[in-house]
Amino acid sequence: MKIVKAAEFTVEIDQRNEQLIDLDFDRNVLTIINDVRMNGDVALHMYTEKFDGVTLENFIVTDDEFDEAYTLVSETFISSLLKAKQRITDFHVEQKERSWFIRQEKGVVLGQQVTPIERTGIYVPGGKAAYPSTVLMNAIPAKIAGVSHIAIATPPQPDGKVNPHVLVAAKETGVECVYKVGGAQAIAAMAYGTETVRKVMKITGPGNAYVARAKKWVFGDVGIDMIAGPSEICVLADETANAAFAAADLLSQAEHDERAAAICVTTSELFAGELMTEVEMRLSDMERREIASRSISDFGRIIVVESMNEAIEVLNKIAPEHLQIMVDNPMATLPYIRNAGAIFIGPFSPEALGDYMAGPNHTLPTSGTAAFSSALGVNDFMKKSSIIHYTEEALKEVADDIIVLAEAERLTGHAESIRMRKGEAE
Ligand code: HSO
Ligand code: ZN
Repeated sequence: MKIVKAAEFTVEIDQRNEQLIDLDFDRNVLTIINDVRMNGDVALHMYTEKFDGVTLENFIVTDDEFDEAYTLVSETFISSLLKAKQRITDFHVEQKERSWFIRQEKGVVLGQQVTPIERTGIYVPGGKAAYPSTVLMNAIPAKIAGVSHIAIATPPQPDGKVNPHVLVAAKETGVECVYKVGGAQAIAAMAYGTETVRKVMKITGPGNAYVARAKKWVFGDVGIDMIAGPSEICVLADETANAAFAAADLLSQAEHDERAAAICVTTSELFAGELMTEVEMRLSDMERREIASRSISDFGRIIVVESMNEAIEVLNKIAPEHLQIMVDNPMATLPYIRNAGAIFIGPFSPEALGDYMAGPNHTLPTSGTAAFSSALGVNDFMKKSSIIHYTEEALKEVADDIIVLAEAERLTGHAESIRMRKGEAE
């Protein structure tokens, strides 16, 4: 973990999204997408054999496989999962936007009618990153929004099965169908449909570089949630912070990915030293120390600043996915934080709490995108139709203005449609 000054670090931040598009990589992703569009299930079988090393008869998880999954997970897992489901539900229910209507003079009614997206697909990564918590964080808001068909696509394990924890989470959250398909081919299949995979209108969920790129390419034909990068955690600490807590929290995210970023911004040089020692000490005991130590040595930073103002300036520039505030009066800093996916306040709000149990979504903007986007939520699974009702009297009042604007745009057909209502059409 490097200790750096703010000025040095902001240069790094400015450079973080500078890499140019890799055309060869894009070509590979597009080849897969086109192949799935043209050849459907045949292409899915081919890529599943090639990338996952398994030959599947059927991509759809059967009822027997769901039943088997329940025998493979512990009762305590199910009970903790249900507790998390309840808390995540309680939080997300509050987000749901309702339709609204207003009346104006002369009988005008305007409004916004909110309706759910009909079918959505969740991508769930395979291997060690097959997180049942991510199933909850995607399926629960979709359910609350009223999505009627939620599907999951996830790569099969080498034995041709799906992680049983993921299957149980899917069943418990009302996911209708789980496809054993991963990678860019899964994104293409959900975006365009195949003989087996039903086309959806929106795809959400994290994934590897292929999945992320494929999501970007299918965007426009379907909706997507965001392009998720490696996990990030930022801890804001002063001299009162607990270095052991901060170190444990930084490492909790470093263990996600070699490219995860664990950063501390502190006003105290003394704290920086203590934190450094704690991180090194805890790192060696971690089960996932190989991943975590790569992340810490490549992307771990402790930034020592002169004042709390400077600290906040740096944080807003980073726009971290997760921000933990561990300072004397954390609530007082809150109004100054403009860019962060989720803000965890005080020493007893570690990020892992938010990953699983607190209630807010753990699908958050990464790589600085918190400067313009937000956590996944119920509204990502809904759309809004504007409602416009004018009476003859109300239209007459604005008719001439519309005609002026339409003629300025040389759209005389528009003007004519208004004139007709005025009774002036020829
Ligand atoms: N921290 C991750 C989400 C997660 N953590 C899932 C544990 N499981 C998102 O940045
Ligand atoms: Zn996490």
